[in-house]
Amino acid sequence: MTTDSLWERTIRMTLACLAASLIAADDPGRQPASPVEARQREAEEVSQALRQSWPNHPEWVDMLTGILEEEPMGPNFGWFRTARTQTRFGWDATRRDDDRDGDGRVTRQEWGAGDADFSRLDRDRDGALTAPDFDFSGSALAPSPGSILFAHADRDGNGKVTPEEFEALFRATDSGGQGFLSLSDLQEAFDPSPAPRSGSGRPSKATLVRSLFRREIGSLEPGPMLDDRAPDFTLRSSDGKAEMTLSKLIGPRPVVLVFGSSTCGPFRSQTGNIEKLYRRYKDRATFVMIYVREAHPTNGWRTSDNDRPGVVGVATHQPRTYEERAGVARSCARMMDLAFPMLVDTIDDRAGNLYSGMPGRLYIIDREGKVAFKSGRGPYLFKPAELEQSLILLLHKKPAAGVDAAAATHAGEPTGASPRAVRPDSNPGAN
Ligand SMILES: [Ca+2]
Ligand SMILES: [Ca+2]
Ligand SMILES: [Ca+2]
Repeated sequence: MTTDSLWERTIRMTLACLAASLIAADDPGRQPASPVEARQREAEEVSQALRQSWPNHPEWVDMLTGILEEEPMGPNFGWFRTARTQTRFGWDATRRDDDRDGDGRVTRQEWGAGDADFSRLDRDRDGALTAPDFDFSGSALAPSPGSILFAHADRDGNGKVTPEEFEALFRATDSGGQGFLSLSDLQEAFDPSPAPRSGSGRPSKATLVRSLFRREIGSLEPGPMLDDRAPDFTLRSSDGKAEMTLSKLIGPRPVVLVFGSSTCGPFRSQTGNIEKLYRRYKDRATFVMIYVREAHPTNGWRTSDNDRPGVVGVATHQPRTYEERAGVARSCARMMDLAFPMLVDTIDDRAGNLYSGMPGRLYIIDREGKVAFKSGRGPYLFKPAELEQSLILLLHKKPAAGVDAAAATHAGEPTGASPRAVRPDSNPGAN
């Protein structure tokens, strides 16, 4: 964890003022003082000077300079270049541990027990684990036929496509209401050439800089590194009835931490993935969501996606009190309908800052309370499938001797219930 020094806070304020002056031309109410090219050149020079004169700068400097230089938005934008996923369970470690005959492939026999787990690991379905199965280099937001279909079908934007939504999509796509879809119906509906419907258009530099320093597009802190002890926190559930302390969850099962907020459209779109992940591993891991600062409040970087008809209860200003945030989190809990606890971060974003959880991030905390997996920053690097790969491999490892006994005492627990796993809106009882 990084504690801000007075010096760093001063530097940050100075840079924010500098950025404000450079982006003043973004303000439509002001006359540009010089041609656009000259301003842009100046911004780039300042950015370069900043990076060069501060070699070990924090991630947020990369984001600030990326904004000022108008780098293209994507997985190589600003701090996304450095805030990459860290895992103990990449291909190199797997090959070292499990490729017994040294042929560069881990077969089902070499890997051992767990056919279902092996099938999930063998992502390219070639019957062995090799480097491509561990390649998660693509952006979580990369368009694909599946993602385009999903965006059309998930009309209420809650990250799950129901049979009713699929039926509605069918009716909307069936030109003339003929009861069947033609090739042209589908080609026209899913034409990849128009700009994708989303609120992800680039906002002004001023909006981005404000969102950066308000920690809406991301925490300024980097969060714990791989193998660090997981910083502890105690938070209340969205209904206010349960209180959970991370350190008390450490033990027989790994803990999966999911950070996010409902105004982040890409985060919402992952809801179904997260819920399916939970259902697959609920007997072997403890899942907790932490509701953090809004990424796209109406008084910040507002996105049209959140204002879309049919997407209900997502447009909100940035909560100013804990009670307001808990209220928004309750709406989010109803919308996402996750079957594991949703905790609400304190209004000063303690957990979100400790873990660099904004706007969305995933962690696995191992049985000793250390970080075994840390996803890159959301939204581009928020990939539940990548976490799943590491989770399976962690579960496959034998627990340390001291943890083994604890695991045995929990072996007979009912399905899915960690000692503290309560539904977001249910009474936690003795927790
Ligand atoms: Ca082998
Ligand atoms: Ca494979
Ligand atoms: Ca839906």
